[in-house]
Amino acid sequence: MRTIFSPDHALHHGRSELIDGQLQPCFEKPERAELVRARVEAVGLGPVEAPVEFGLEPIRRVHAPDYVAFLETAWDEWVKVHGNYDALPLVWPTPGLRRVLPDAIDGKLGYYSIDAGTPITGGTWRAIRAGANVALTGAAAIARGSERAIFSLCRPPGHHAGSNFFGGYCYFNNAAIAAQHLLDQGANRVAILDVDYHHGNGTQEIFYNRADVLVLNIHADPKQEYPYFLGHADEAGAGAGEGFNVNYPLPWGTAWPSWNEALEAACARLVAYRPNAVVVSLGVDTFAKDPISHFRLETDHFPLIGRRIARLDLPTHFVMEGGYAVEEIGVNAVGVLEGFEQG
Ligand code: Q9C
Ligand code: ZN
Repeated sequence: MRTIFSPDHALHHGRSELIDGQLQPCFEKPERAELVRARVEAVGLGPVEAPVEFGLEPIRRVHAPDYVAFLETAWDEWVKVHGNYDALPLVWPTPGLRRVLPDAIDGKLGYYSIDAGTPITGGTWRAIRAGANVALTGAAAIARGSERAIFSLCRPPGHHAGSNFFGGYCYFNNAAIAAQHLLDQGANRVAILDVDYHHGNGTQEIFYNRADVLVLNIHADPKQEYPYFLGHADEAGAGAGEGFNVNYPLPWGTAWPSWNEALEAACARLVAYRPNAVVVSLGVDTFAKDPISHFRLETDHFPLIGRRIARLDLPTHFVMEGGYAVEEIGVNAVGVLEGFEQG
């Protein structure tokens, strides 16, 4: 399996996120992608290749042009006012306030975000552009039909980012951009299987009214876990998209047997949809030792996920999402890919 990777991910290295009432060092750090890449090389998964430049157009197929423009200039606007320190939002236009775009950067940050855990830094724009190119390069290879599977080693992750907001360590929704690119290159139907611990609220929002992308999410119940305000079992899609969004919320403490049951149910839905390809939002924060998560998957379970996905017998695009147990992130993420190759 080929891996697409850009060292430019490291240009994004936030200092701190607001978590548990404190500013703490970011869990989403450059080391994550470097350790996954090191593991890809250590096990000889296949070649590691640089992405191709796709420009902004395929990103704007998923994200609102004003949101993309905001991300491009946010850091410069922030530095002018506050100086060279990470930008974090702190006020949001909740219902009862008006969604009128402020001129002030502090206002814009709240307008385009959902939380205070997702800093914008001096290198964020270049890193997220590289991440989108990594996803698009993978999607283009799948679209060409030359590969059975490909791994887009994206960082920062993407599945919490929606059409016009960032959050949950995510800015561009790499998996959504990849799925849209497959459609734009001729696919009729694409499935997104999101196995990250957290609900992929951004991916769900982007495709909620559409029948051409089936979005399947296995995640911690939003009644207990971030992102708290989306990811319930009754969210089935709307309008033309009704029936094409499926959520599998699971309680804190979920271990392999129940998690695997949800995977089986999701796979059954996926097969019935008869997609041309599947995009896997590959988070490994379901791991028992993940520092911000509360599921109980063990290292041995990750290859089983890959093996099950291989049995779908579809062109498969793995896109990296979360996973914060840095020491084990390489073994766990690449474990899924090795399981796929053996399946
Ligand atoms: N007390 C991804 O895995 N903060 N994002 C959680 C918990 C947000 C994770 C705070 C976690 C986002 C891609
Ligand atoms: Zn996650």
